[in-house]
Amino acid sequence: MQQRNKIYFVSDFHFGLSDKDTEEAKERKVVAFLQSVEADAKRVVLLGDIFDFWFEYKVTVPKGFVLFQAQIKKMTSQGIIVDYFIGNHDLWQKNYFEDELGVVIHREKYKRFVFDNKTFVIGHGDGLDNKDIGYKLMDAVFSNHFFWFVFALFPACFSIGIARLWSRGNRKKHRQYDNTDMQKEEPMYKFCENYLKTDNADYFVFGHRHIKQEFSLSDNSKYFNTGAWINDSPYVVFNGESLELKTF
Ligand SMILES: [Mn+2]
Repeated sequence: MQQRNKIYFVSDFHFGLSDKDTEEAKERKVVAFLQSVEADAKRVVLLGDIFDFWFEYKVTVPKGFVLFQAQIKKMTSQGIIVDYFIGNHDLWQKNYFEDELGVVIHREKYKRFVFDNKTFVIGHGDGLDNKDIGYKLMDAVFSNHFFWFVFALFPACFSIGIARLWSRGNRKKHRQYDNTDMQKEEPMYKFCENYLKTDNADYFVFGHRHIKQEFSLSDNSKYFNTGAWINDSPYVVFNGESLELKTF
């Protein structure tokens, strides 16, 4: 058996974003990707916005994407660690992925890890721009447990309908921004630069931005963005020495 020594980072599938046929084809491709890394992955880090919207009740979860869920379960059963950083589109995760699929959920905006003697700072990538007051306000409301509780009192078709509308509105608002790579003016890049003023890190890996990015921050520090699986299928892989941005 091949040695399990690689770490894969992938994000922003936005399952449920488009029509059924498109989404089913995307799910099959995601599953094919996960199957292709199963033999050599020791860890798979899902960097958020896996679902375009997600609202979980105490006893039920949204329909669909069961092939993906089964593949995740298969991998965790084999001892592969699967991390899931919650994104701004799928933040209403309770304990389904942890309890049923064996995934490790992270709710922090970013977190520091050491893998094979390299330091990583990873997260979904939303909310790192301190100047975005509107975003911070909305994030505070949506992350609020009381609001979540109230929302859960309504029937699923209503709550999920609202979530879907919010998700689509949010995307329209961001379309222009989504397609413009601001290079070193990127808020996430600025976040990394600031972080390096007080601490060190070999690699920063984020999603959320929907643009594949790779920048050198200094001689020994790099920033990567995993992009999105919308007309593309990008991922980042760590081989124990270095990081590489690839396409499946
Ligand atoms: Mn996002």
